[in-house]
Amino acid sequence: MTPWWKGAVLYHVYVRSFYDSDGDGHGDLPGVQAKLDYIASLGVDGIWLSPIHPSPNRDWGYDIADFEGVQADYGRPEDFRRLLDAAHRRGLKVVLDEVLSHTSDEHPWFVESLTGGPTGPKADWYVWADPKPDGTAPNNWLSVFGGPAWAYQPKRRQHYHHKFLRQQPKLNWRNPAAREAALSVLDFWLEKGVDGFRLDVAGTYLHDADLTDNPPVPVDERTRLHWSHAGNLQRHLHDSNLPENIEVLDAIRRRVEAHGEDRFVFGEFSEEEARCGAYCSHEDGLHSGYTFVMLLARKLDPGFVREHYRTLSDYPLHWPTISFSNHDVPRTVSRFGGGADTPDLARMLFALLVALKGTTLVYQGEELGLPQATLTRDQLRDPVGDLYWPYDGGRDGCRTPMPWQPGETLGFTTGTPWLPPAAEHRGLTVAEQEKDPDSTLAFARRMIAFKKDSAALRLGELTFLDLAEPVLAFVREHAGERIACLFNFSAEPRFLDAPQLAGAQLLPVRAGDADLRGGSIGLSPHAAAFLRLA
Ligand code: ISL
Repeated sequence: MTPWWKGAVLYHVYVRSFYDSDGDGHGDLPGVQAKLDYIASLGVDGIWLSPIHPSPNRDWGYDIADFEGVQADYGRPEDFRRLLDAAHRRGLKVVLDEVLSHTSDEHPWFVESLTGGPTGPKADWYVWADPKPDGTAPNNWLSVFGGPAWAYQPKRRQHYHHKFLRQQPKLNWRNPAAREAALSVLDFWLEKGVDGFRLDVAGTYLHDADLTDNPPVPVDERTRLHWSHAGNLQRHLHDSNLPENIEVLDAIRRRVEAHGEDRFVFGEFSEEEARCGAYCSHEDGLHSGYTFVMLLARKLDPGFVREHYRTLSDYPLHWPTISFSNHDVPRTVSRFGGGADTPDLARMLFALLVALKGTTLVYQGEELGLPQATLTRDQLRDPVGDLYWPYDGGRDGCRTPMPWQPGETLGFTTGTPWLPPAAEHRGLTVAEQEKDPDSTLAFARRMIAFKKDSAALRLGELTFLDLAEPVLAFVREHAGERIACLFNFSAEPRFLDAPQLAGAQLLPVRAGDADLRGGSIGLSPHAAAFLRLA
């Protein structure tokens, strides 16, 4: 039987900014529950919740202080139980975000590792190393968020490794007890009935035990690399993406499947497509994974998408996860040069997201075609916002409150919102789009329903069609059903020879206009069209 997650659509809820049920200015679990009917109305198969555990919020929940608890800001453990039940009653799966590569520096494991000294029972649960003889850090590793990836602790007269903030010490997955403790987090939540996990930075569990220095990034690659603007100019060869990380991911899969074959676990990886493919492309490998390649793309370029899929196709057993936007990168429409007034572009991008082969991740607001919010520097709440400033206004520009209805806080809260609702989102609220059958929201629902109804779109192989650029075209094919998917990446209308499409049937699901005449097709600016092939 085909597992539920193959070709499924998951809705990514950034809890803090989704819906505030009690007027304290930030989203919470009862808020997610209050909006479950909306989520279900999109036709998605489930939700992925950003981390819900207790956290000092140095990195807004990605620094976890108790893996088995629920963040008090978000509600009580009973609120999670209620949300889980309410989601299941609606047929929605619930996937948790687990950050097992590092913890908060306030996690009791780390506190014990620090205070118990180099011989204490948890001494080796984190990556500790002596300074070099001259007192400097053990090696040259840099943090993704800038500066050295090491912090000195006078109490132990040692440095500990942190790939992100210094308040996010790296857990030592080479230590069997630490590893078992991390794995048992999965058991805990699976026993509570969750359907799976999104694994944060899943390429970073293992570090090189010899602490080999990382090589510099070649100059011609620097502009391509997302993190290079934070001064992070090295290739993360020895602190992450190690080949042997595959063994940890396999162990995670086994652990998850021990609770039932219907559970799903997928990983977030950096830009290394090949590594992601290798981690997920064998029978016992991770079910799925995604890289930052599509998340960082900024140019509508058919060749780029083709190349990405070509690399993935080297790993035929790898079932990809498709993500164009999330809480870390500028919202899709803006990244590709549009704004609040470019619904055609928003719809075409949504259509592409859903039509590509894989499990689709929709980030809250993507179904509304929201552009990136513009914030001033003093409005930023992301601890690394300053570091990234003025680059895209930082990560907060995609984390502003979900716009529910017109009004000062856009219906997000009755209190003072933790991040300002975006001026750019006025006019794009759920309530306004619900009333308009031609809205981006209405299109998003049609597109998801289309995927649900079409085995080709859900499960089919993907083969690129040779049409003139800048039109991207591919066929999805499964059990005799063949759907051609066409996307006009240009802001101009295009007329193309397409003898491959002669005799095809143009389907009603469509963004913009398409006109098929014999062996040629016309597409309006940023149109997305689907055709059933004989
Ligand atoms: O967000 C980034 C830069 O804009 C990325 O480098 C990001 O930090 C990286 O891809 C990993 O992301 C995940 O782990 C981080 C957390 O800050 C992100 O929110 C999370 O998605 C550390 O846990």
